[in-house]
Amino acid sequence: AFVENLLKHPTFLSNQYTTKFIDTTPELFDFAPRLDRGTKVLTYIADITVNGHPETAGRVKPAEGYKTPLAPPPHGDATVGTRTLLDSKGPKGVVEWLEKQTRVLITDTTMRDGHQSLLATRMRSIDMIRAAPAYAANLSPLFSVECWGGATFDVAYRFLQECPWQRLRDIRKAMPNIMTQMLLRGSNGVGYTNYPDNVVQEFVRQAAETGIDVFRVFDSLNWVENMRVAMDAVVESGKICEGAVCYTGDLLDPARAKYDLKYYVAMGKELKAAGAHILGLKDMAGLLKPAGARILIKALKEEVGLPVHFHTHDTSGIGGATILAAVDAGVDIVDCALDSFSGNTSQPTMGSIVEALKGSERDPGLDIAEVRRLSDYFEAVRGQYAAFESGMQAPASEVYLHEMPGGQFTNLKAQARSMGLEERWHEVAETYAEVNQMFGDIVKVTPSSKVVGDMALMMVSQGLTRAEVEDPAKEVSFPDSVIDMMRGNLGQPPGGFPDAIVKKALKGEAPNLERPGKHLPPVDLEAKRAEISAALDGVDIDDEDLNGYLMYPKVFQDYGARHAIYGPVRCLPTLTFFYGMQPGEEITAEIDPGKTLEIRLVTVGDTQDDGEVRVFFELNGQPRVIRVPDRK
Ligand code: BTN
Ligand code: 3PY
Ligand code: ZN
Repeated sequence: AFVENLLKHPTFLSNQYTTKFIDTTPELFDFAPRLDRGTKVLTYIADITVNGHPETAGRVKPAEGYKTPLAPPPHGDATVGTRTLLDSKGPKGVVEWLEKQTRVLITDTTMRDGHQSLLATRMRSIDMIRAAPAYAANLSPLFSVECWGGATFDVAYRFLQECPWQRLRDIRKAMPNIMTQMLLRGSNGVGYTNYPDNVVQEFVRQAAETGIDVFRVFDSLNWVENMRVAMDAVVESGKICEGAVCYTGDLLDPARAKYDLKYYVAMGKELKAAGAHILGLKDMAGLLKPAGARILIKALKEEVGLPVHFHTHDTSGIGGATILAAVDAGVDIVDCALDSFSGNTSQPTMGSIVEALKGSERDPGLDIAEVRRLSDYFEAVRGQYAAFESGMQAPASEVYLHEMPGGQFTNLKAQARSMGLEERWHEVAETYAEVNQMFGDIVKVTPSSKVVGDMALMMVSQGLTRAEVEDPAKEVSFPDSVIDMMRGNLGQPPGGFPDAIVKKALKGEAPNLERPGKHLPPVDLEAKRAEISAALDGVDIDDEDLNGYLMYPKVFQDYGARHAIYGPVRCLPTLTFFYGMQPGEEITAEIDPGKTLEIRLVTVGDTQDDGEVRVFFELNGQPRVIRVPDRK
């Protein structure tokens, strides 16, 4: 079986391998793993206990004596809510109902953008699913719970070794009355590239079937043309299509006239014509200021005529003020994160917004005590992820200079650190702004923000100025992502990319100015299913798996390969997942509803001559010995 192959493999025996070894050594899978799931999970715990988790090594540890977080008890009515309304009245019924509300509605972003922006997207499903019954019963006046899409999809497979679809199914089941919401990057799906139309359509169909009610659809260059396939698919699914305008620049600055009031209103109208039920205003970097919000929200409400849903980030520290201005101007729905997952690069603070509006005619009608109780739960959850904290100490007005999205800011900082540019962060930020101007002042949000970031890091690390990059006589080797974007593979920004930079990056090759999906042939879905099944030793690939593979072929295959070895590690407590166990420690893990494993780590043996360690467990009272290589 697999483990025997592994233990005999010369690379393995010579200790010449990294944690990527399993991924890059397919012959290990020449035999189907026949181990039961309990043994697989013990193998994972033994491995992490002996060798540590590569992602937490050398990082800050959670406080000693940490206890598993306990979600607040559900005690309200978990049958009323927006999901119940959507099921009975459909999207149009929800819109009509919204138009009758005087209160402002709130979307909770804790389980998507909150941890994406503060904890590098590392929150595990188990910590979310435990909160779902409390949302359902205690916070049922919420508009929606954003808990899926954006970066959470690939991070689940790639770093958390768990299935994002199962996460959604489980949240949906435990929270049947409030709408779930996801972030969809238009033709980029939940990835970083344009996909063929039928891949986007199939993804939306599956997401709706597995449990998404509200799809916030955007395009990273604000090109409505590139949003239609996704928007049509959402409308087709019977769910709510929130077409989003991405906000950038500064509405009140005449020097940034490209993105003025007319621009946003026109795009809002285009989205309405394209079938949006709700207009999203997506301020992914947190650039909209209170004065701008008053003007913009009023204009969108009056001239577009759709309910408006406002999303911002608190990077500058005044996100709450902007939300209150938007509420004054008549916004219908606003995004907040629970207090413990709010602030800085995340969303503004839900409890504070609720308090600020208390007693006003727009009081959101949430029970502040319940908001705090759930926030307390997530505070305890957050403590488990100390290794992923960004270290951002304070809000920063610098965001108005670089305009980085909340989700990218801390990520790029970490990337800069890993390239030895930590001391030169402010230079990176300035260069990011220069690159934006060089590219023609574009919307910067996944994936276009990544392209700008790649270019900025390249320039800082090579000491290149904007003038040098733009000098036709100077040889510059552009990052692949820049060449790809200049080719038109992410679509076109308003007014196109500047000719000179396109010419230079493409060395004269002609760019494609049409919608990228127009030229991508449809994927043969059944052929893909057969392909990944064969690569994973003939395992059954259901539609959810297939959609994972279509979005992220390599990431999904690696996940599947590790799943064959380690089994359902999603059921492990978060501290066990990242740190293994201590001798004498006992945990329980529910591998199926109602089927639990009682796991006790008895002791860890010494490293043997063969380089292996024997780890002694009790599994449901029965002694078990697992051998793992000592890789330290
Ligand atoms: C990674 O792939 O680097 C992060 C995911 C963690 C995978 C665990 S770490 C110990 C074990 N060895 C592997 O090769 N993968 C798992
Ligand atoms: C994402 O695409 O993941 C985002 O959060 C963009 O703001
Ligand atoms: Zn966001």
